[in-house]
Amino acid sequence: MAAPGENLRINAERLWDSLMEMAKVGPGVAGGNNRQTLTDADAEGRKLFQKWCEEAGMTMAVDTMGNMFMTRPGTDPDALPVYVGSHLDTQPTGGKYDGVLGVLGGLEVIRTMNDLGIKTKHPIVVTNWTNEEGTRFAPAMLASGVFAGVHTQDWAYDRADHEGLKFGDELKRIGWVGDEEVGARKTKMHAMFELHIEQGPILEAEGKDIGVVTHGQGLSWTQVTVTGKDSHTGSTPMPMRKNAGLGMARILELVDEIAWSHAPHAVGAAGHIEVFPNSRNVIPGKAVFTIDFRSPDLAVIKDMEDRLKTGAKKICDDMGLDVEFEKVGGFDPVEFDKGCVEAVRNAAERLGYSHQNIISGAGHDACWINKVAPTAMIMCPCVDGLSHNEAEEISKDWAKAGADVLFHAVVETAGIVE
Ligand code: HGY
Ligand code: MN
Ligand code: MN
Repeated sequence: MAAPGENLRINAERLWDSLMEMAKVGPGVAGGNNRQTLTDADAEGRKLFQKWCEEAGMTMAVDTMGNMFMTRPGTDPDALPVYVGSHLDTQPTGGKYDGVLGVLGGLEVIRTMNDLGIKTKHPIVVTNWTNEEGTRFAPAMLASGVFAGVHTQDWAYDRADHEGLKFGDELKRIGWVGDEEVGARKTKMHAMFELHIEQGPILEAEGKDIGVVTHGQGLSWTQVTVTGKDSHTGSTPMPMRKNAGLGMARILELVDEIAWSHAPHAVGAAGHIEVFPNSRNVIPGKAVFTIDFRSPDLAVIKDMEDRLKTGAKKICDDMGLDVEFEKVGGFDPVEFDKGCVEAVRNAAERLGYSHQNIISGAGHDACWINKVAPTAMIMCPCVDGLSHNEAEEISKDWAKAGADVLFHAVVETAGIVE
């Protein structure tokens, strides 16, 4: 397909203004965002995105998981659409760019096409995937997972948050249950591209503008429940204690050891940690926490999961504690579509941006969509590799480079019509 001329670029100021405008929706307490999925802030962000897309001449479809599909028609009504998107939901202490750059970068592609009067053979669909973060309702990438057929919608609707509110009820409450059956369009996708900040330190350290994402590492989330006995922190003799908090601490040490044993690529930690009753003068009778293991190598992930179970069981047996495990999320390492990856690399070359291959450390909706359509990702650096932190930052130049490459890869794949 004909590619756009190398001098064709997106409007970086307009993209930046839209990023800053969206950042005002669901503000955090330290300059970032708290726009968690299916909250009123999420609903407000969706409305703003819908308004901008309709102003750019796109029409909206929404599926039963709240996934938003904003379409710009192509010249050939039978041609399958090229998708471009990411997610608008954020962590509770999230940054302004994680996910949002990919959604608004997609909108900027359309806005630039409108400016330049570009027509493409294939339609282009800008997408916002519901609940990518998995922080309020586990697991991560929930709605793109249902779309790709990895989870059932009933299971997803039944996922509960910390207060016991259900995903399906909250989606209905904010008024974003669409009428399109989720996944109905998954067999009718020409390709998908996702622009995302790296969320790690490699591109900045290497001085590269663009990450050509060839693979995504796999992820495993195991929720561990350790049960001991609530008792008085003052009057209970040490030998009589069944301290679930101490059991958790020893298991977290084990998790660190397991991840280091597979250095340099494997990682492991617990981000979700709860002790009960969480009272200053009660020995915790229960601890519930989620172990997040990741590696590009599936065998390593399996080894880490197995060693967690045997090691945690031994720790708890020795301490007279009970322990249960529940797999609450995960996906195998991903290899992205070679043709789409090539389109990304060629675009970076054509535009003169420095670039390198990279494996995504974080999970993304593209990891699931890659199961149903040719998919690739583009990454830009972020300051100090920091993400999932309100201080997450990128430069305007990095945003511009990423969106320029996205524009060229998407428009070339959709086929310019002279
Ligand atoms: O957990 C992840 O990798 C993604 O940020 N949801
Ligand atoms: Mn993300
Ligand atoms: Mn994230």
